[in-house]
Amino acid sequence: YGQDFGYDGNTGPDFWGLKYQGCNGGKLQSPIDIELNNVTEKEFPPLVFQHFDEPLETVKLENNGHTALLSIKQGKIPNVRGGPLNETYNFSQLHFHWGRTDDEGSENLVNNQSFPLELHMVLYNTKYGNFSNALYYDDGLTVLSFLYHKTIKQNQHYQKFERELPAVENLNATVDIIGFVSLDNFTTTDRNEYFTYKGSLTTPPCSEVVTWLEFINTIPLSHEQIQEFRFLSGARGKLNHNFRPAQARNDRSVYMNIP
Ligand code: 1SD
Ligand code: ZN
Repeated sequence: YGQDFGYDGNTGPDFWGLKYQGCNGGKLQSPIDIELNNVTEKEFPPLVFQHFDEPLETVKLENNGHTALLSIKQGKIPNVRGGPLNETYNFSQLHFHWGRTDDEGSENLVNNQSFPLELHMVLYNTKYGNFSNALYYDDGLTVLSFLYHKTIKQNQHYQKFERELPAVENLNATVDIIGFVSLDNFTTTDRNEYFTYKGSLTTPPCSEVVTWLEFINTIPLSHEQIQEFRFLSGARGKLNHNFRPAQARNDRSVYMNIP
C-alpha cells in the first residue's frame, strides 16, 4: 500500500493525489501549522505509557525509501492509553522526517515555525488487532510526534541509534539489532504538555485515521546528529528531505493539554 511516491518533482506531495485519492481534498489532512492563538486549552486524563521504559529486545531498522523506520521483531510491545485516546494503542513503528537544512524538516509546524527533525511513533488501536486493519477506522491510529531543537552538544541518548544508521544508507537496506534502547530513550521525559488534533497519515494513502499528539517539549540534537539522516538514499537519489508541507486546518479544533 502507498509505496510509490517521493518528495520531489512529479512524484512529490503535489502529485500524490493523482494516484492516491486519499491525499486529495480531504478535510483532515496532516501535517498542519499549529497556531498558538488558535488552540483550545483542555485538561485530558493523564497519558499512560506501558513498557516504554524497557529496553527493546530485537528490533529491525530499515530504509524503506521514504524514511529510517524502526519496528519490533521480538519482545514486549509497548502501548499507550489515556489523554484523548479512548482505547489502548499498541506500538507499530517509529520513523523520522527531516529537511535539506536545519531550518526545515518537521512536518507539523508551530506558529509557522519548522523544526529540523520530527519523530513519529505510530501506534494502532488494539481493538482493530493490527496496523493494516486499523487504517479503515477513524480512531484506528495515534501518532506520538516529537520535535527537535539544535544544540552544540551531542545527545548521548541518540548515539546508539545513530551508530546503526550507516547500515541502512542504501535503499531497502535492513539491519536487526539485538538488545536495544527503550522507547523512552528517544523522547523527552516531560510528556504532559502536548497539542492534539484529528488528522491523517502524512504519506500516501494519507488515511484520515490519526489522533495526533504533538509534544511541546523538544528533543535536543546536534547538527552532526541531524545531518546523519540526510545520507540515506531513496528511490531517486539521496533522501535529503522527506517532509510533507502543512495542509489546510479547515474547521478542526487543536487542543492543548493543560496538566
Ligand atoms: O510516513 C509514515 C509512513 O512511513 C508510514 O509509516 C505510515 C504508516 O505507518 O505513516 C506515515 S506517518 O503519517 O506516520 N508520517
Ligand atoms: Zn511520519
